[in-house]
Amino acid sequence: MKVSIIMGSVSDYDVMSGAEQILSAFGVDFEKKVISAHRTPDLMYEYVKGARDRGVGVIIAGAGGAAHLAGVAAGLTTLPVIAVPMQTKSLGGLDSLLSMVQMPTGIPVATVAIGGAKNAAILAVEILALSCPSLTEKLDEYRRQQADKIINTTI
Ligand code: RP5
Repeated sequence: MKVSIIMGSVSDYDVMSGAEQILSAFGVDFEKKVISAHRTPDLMYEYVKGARDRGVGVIIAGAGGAAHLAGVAAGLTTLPVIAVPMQTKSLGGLDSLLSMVQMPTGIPVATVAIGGAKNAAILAVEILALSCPSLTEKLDEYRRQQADKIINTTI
């Protein structure tokens, strides 16, 4: 199974490329696309409705401001959707965070921190690892390396 990385604008790509880096490091296949819930609603519907048939197992959606991308995606599919709120100039990303996190009961979205594209990708790998033991081994190794960095740090 692969991961879908979608974002509301190409201006989100600097942050969302962090998800791409993590998935590449874990050897997880992904597709990426700019789709706007507001500017391209028809494309949004078509893309998300076809995701499962394309082999997508998890959707990561990054957007800013009136950030409805993840919520609309979640309404269109029962694939797990992870939201990445973008930092914004006017409201610092709190607008994005609140737009994404307050989903109605029955349509869940897992929202990570503002700008947390890398964590979104790690969470996606953890979901895929449920049916892929080799990914669990890679996640364990990633955690070990992370811990070793701290253990071996001298100041
Ligand atoms: C959102 O509006 C996008 O996700 C982006 O974070 C923000 C600004 O988009 P642009 O005006 O840069 O295209 O839909």
